Amino acid sequence: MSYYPLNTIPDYYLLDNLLTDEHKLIRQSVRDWVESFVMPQIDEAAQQHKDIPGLMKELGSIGALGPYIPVEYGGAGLDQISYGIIMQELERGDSAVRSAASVQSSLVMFPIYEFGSDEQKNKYLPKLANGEMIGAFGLTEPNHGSDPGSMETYYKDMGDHYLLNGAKMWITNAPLCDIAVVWAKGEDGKVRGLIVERDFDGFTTPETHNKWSLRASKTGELVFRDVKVPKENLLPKVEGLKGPLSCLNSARYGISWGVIGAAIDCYCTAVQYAKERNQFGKPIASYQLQQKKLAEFLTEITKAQLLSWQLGNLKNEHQATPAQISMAKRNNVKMAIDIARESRQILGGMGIMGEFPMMRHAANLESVITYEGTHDIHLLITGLDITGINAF
Ligand code: TGC
Ligand code: FAD
Repeated sequence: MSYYPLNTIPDYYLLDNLLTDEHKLIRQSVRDWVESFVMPQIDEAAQQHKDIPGLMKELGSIGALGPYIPVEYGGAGLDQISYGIIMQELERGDSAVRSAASVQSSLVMFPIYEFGSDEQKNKYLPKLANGEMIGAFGLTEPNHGSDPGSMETYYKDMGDHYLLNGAKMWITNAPLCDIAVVWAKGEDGKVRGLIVERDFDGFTTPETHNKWSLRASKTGELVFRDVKVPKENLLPKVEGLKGPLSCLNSARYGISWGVIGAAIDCYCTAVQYAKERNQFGKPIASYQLQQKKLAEFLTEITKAQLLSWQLGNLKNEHQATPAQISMAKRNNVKMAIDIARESRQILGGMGIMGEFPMMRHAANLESVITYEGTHDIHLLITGLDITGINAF
């Protein structure tokens, strides 16, 4: 259960007036699920550095996996605003929960839907949508993070199959995955996507231990040693770096909404605490310094809500540019991490405790500000868009 009444979740600029009844229904049902399933166990999962058992099937049961994938493939056929709202509600619970849904939806289902063959879509999408199958996305490598175009993982055409070699690092859900969408270079140097299944010989997924961030999410490596990949597992409809980067557009958009949820959880907790906690004979909410913090939090959350909402409209109309998505991802993650850090101070010593969510969100957001393109890389993408000059 959240520490604050749910009717204190802010909608300062009456964005609800712009949502459909369906959007509000979706938000309510995901919010209810987060309250009943995530909130009671998230602190322990994060403290113990263990994933939430059965999370992916639960996410499937509430329609949070591939919400915008058509119904014929097991998705919910919803619009982009619905996808954003779902991400926001999940991340109010925890970034690990949103991460699980983002990776499965935007980084695994999206490329299979967008770039896959009919056979691949029919084979994988329904099971990914209901959470029976867990997917991972392998782009980052030990030597190439911000610069995925320099990747070393490669495959060779062996006539009746491809032979895949290399390694991916920092991969969400690697230790749990049934399949991985892996981006690798062919002999022509062009990047292609391959679907690698858990039981392919030579494929291993060692876990990355001792993270201080996203502790309720499993992270690991994808290691390929002479892995034989059937030819029908190559994604046929895309070639080049634009393949993985298109997936990132979808995931980064979702993150721009998701982190608003984390910020809301911190803001609402801080407001409630500031009203209840007395010092010098008065609630700390009565002091101007605390009010300044709260007022700034609400202003920043409201600005972020407007940014993501309009970006969602642009996405619905297929007009959102990668640079617009970078701006929203960068701005909103920074907004959320700042609110998590500052709101923790409002709780004084209690702010470091697991009963309250700030430390967990702040620590999680250190990953979120790094993955899907770092804060600085997104700034450089905006700089390139403004000037036409590549400063990478
Ligand atoms: P560049 O030469 O600019 O572009 C190469 C080709 O890609 C096209 N392109 C895009 N296409 C679609 N969407 C985008 N956002 C695109 N950005 C570029 C571009 O038009 C070009 O196409 P073509 O046809 O001319 O070949 O590429 P570059 O090598 O200079 O790199 C540019 C840069 C920095 C933008 C890019 O590589 C980048 O975004 N780096 C950050 C890496 C990153 O975000 N990695 C994320 C890994 S996945 C992850 O973190 C998952 S966490 C999940 C979770 O748990 O929630
Ligand atoms: P680097 O690229 O080495 O960057 C280090 C620093 O240098 C950063 O501050 C960066 O901004 C800066 N820098 C780099 N280039 C420039 C430049 N040209 N100019 C100025 N500064 C620059 N990846 C996946 O493929 N799949 C996943 O599922 C996935 N999940 C993740 C989960 C977690 C918990 C984490 C932490 C990461 C995950 N990642 C995943 C990887 C993530 O996308 C990368 O960590 C990220 O892209 C940054 O790469 P890097 O860590 O190699 O940092």
